Amino acid sequence: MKKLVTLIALSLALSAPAWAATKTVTLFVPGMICETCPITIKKALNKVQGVEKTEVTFEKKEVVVTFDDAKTKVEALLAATKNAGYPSTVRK
Ligand SMILES: [Cu+2]
Repeated sequence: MKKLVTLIALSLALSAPAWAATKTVTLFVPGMICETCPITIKKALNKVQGVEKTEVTFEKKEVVVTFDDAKTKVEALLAATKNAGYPSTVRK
């Protein structure tokens, strides 16, 4: 019985709530001027709870962020890059 309860608890913990949606946003980071900038930006974004993936394209000064919108929102991502010294805007 105890095993079953543990199993149920585990499967609940692993499955995301129904209202959570994975979203992707492209941020434009004009302050990205050398090849180490993306590392700092990536680190800052990955610290934000709910961020699942960050992909930096240095040539375009862009960061594509995949995040769980139940845990974070775009404003928090913008704040994270800004706090790391790289103000960013949402690229449409
Ligand atoms: Cu740099």
